[in-house]
Amino acid sequence: MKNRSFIFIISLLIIGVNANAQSEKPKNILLICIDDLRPELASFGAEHIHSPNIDQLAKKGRPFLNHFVNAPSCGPSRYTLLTGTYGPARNDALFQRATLITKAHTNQRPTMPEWFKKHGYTTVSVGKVSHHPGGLGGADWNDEQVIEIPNAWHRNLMPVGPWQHPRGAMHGLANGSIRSKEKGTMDVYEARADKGDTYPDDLIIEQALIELETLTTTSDNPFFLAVGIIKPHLPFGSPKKYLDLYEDSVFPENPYPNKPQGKSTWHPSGEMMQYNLWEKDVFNDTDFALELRKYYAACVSYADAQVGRILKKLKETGANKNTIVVLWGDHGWNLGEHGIWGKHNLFDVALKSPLIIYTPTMEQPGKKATGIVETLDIFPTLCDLTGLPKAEFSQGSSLIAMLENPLQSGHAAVSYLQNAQSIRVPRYRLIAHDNEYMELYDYESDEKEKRNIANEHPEKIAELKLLLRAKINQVR
Ligand SMILES: [Ca+2]
Repeated sequence: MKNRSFIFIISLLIIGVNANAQSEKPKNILLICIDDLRPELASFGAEHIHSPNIDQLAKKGRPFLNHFVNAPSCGPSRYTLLTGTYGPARNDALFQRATLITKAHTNQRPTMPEWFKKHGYTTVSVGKVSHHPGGLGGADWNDEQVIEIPNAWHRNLMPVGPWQHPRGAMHGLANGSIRSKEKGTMDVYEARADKGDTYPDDLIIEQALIELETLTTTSDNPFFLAVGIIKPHLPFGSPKKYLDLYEDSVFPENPYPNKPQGKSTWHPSGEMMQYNLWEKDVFNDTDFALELRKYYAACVSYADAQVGRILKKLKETGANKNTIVVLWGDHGWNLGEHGIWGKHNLFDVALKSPLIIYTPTMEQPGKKATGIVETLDIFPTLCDLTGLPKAEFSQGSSLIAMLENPLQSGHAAVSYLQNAQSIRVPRYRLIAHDNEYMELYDYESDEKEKRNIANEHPEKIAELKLLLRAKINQVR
């Protein structure tokens, strides 16, 4: 009898320990990166956009309405996300290509995925997460000797199907159509009605679903799964049913239709000019501009549908109960604002992108945070949410307080291009060009980014310049 009681007590203890271990199982991370996605989503206030799946995530999580990227280009922006730093050269030559991740990498400064890998996570990348889809360099971005982020991923996957290689998929249209190097040979947009058509993201998501199944059934390790969706990056191609959503939609007026006067980070939209525009003048033909905006919106809805597929699968596996979900756009995109069709500039429209963070224990779900935050904040936030030690070298600030209370204030955000750096605070943006030319915009004035007011506010310039330098120079 005595023995039986003893066994009973021991059993209870074991069950208790197991239950405790279960509840303390580290949380998984699902990071969804979307290429060239403006924060024009219904849940971010753009009601003409059809984005039901992302909106659903926003409703359950915390949408950050004032998230700014640190660089308005794919590679550098992803560099800051994945390393948690502004870049190895802080003062003058901040502009970094993603391939420099390799050069900057040291054992003392692991990248975010490597940090999680070192702490027991299985890390997997599918699609466009670092600069090239699949994370490799070489002529067609499939050279396994040229790894963009060494030691980061257990598996780094990019299915290419009929597009032959990651470079083909990156700029692909339906069914294996690849952009040639000859300018103007690929249409800038496409919407096909054939049911059997496939686009590169279809394959990326199919691979991601397989990975979710594998990660949740074959191992007890927590996972860090990053999935990179290519649309709405140029060319604007998606199945026609997504374009049909916008047939009768009314799009808001362009608040900045003109090229800025004076020096700025304006550029002549070279990336767009690579495509066939049927000799139309995108800067002056308002009908064509509206068409382009609709095809871009169609790609957003198509990308949104891919997000829906991933989240549905996450729920089916049951892992949704223990998985943090981050949805991140790598930068915004000017659809004609400031006379630009593209990114690569330091106006708000190129720097603001969607950020949503969801945790299974979310407080005040769906409440929008309006404080300013930046991409660098994601790494320390994920360390806090998973209980991992914080990487001492990461330069961002944890958003844990804003996740608990959306009314918490944010902090200044720094962004940079090759020859200019910028800082955004709630009321102003300062853009400091390397030759000391300054732009200053006041978002509480009616003009906002219509007029550079730098000459009128030397004291504000001095104050923001100091703040910019202090933020960039911080070394941990
Ligand atoms: Ca991009």
